[in-house]
Amino acid sequence: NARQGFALFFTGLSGSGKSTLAQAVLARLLETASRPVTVLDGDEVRRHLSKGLGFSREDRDANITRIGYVASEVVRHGGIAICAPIAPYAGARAEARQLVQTQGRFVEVHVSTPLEICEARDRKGLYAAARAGKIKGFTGIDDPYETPASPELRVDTSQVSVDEAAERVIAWLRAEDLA
Ligand code: GGZ
Repeated sequence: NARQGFALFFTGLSGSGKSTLAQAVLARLLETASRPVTVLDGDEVRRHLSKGLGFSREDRDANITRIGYVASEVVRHGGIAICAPIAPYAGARAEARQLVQTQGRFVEVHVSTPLEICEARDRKGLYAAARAGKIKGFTGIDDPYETPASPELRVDTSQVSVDEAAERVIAWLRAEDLA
């Protein structure tokens, strides 16, 4: 029901559009704000909650475990937690899902923008640095991204605009009576 809390968990490559989409969905949810909404964005999480963690598998998994825990607390109090980490490992995503689902709904959105597009965008120059070997273990280049097998939703920001993608997320939530 509309009072139930939920986590909206965006996962995808660097540059896939997760943060932009998270902000667009946030803006729409705030228009009809019947519940508190918290965004746990990748950048901000790594500056605070996950300060000191790197990008080894162990550290990435710890990062997702922490995000999942905070999301589960938000959901426990009936809120909406919007998360937007890369979350490259299926196991860590499943663990976050399990934890959140003890409190409410977990909505996994695979932002499936292809690597070629993310790399061509290269907004922060990180792909170029990874190709040049200046960054080691960069997701999609020399580190894995395990494609979600059965996300609730898949959106590709090279096929639809951010606004259209956000509308699709909202439409899905409405159909599930979550928004
Ligand atoms: C992937 C990295 C890396 C490596 C730094 N691999 O485009 P961005 O800059 O803002 O998004 C990326 C962000 C990924 O952090 P997450 O916390 O989302 O990752 S995870 O879920 O795997 O824990 C990128 C930057 O950090 N970045 N080094 N090696 N992305």
